[in-house]
Amino acid sequence: MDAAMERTWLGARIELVVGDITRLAVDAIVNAANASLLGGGGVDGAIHRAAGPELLAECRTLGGARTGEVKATGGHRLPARHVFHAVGPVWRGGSGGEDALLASCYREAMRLAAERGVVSIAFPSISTGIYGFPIERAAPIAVREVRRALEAPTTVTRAVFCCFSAPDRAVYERALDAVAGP
Ligand code: AR6
Repeated sequence: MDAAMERTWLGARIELVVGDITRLAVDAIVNAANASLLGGGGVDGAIHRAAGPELLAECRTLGGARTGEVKATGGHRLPARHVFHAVGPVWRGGSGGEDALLASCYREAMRLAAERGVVSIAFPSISTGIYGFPIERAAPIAVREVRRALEAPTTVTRAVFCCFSAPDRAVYERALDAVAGP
């Protein structure tokens, strides 16, 4: 993780980093899962590899999830104590309710975080990899929902957007400047 790449917004309650979300020392990380909740590629694959087979065993008990829904498990071998598995929408051109379903992922993850007393939480850029949601459209939705949740009563004092590349980070930085202020 390149410290020079880190910046904060909203009185340091929102942080932007580039790196591997499985390495972050936060209470909870969010997974960009699919409806089976049984693993896959991308960040989902990385989280399952790092958490170990106990994560898959726990996921098998969850019975899957609908798009826009989020379900919680333990972090097992991860530094994080919780994993919130969010099922983002597959991009189908933007008129199939994708924006609202993506917003639901962030809102539900922040709701679960408050319910479980989570203080710090990190998000990957849900749906913008294999699921094809344009990141320029996804980032402002992510920032708006997390900002809204931080401005309501919550236990969360630190929300981290964990980008996987410098270009993705640049998109989030613009969205944060526009939506969350300095
Ligand atoms: N840390 C942080 N971000 C990551 C990491 C990582 N270790 N690895 C990838 N990313 P994706 P989706 C970024 O494809 O679009 C899976 O098969 C990646 O660069 O992981 O929601 C699931 O099982 C991108 O910015 O998730 C589903 O079937 C972001 O994470 C499907 O993919 C999300 O990309 C979900 O697709």
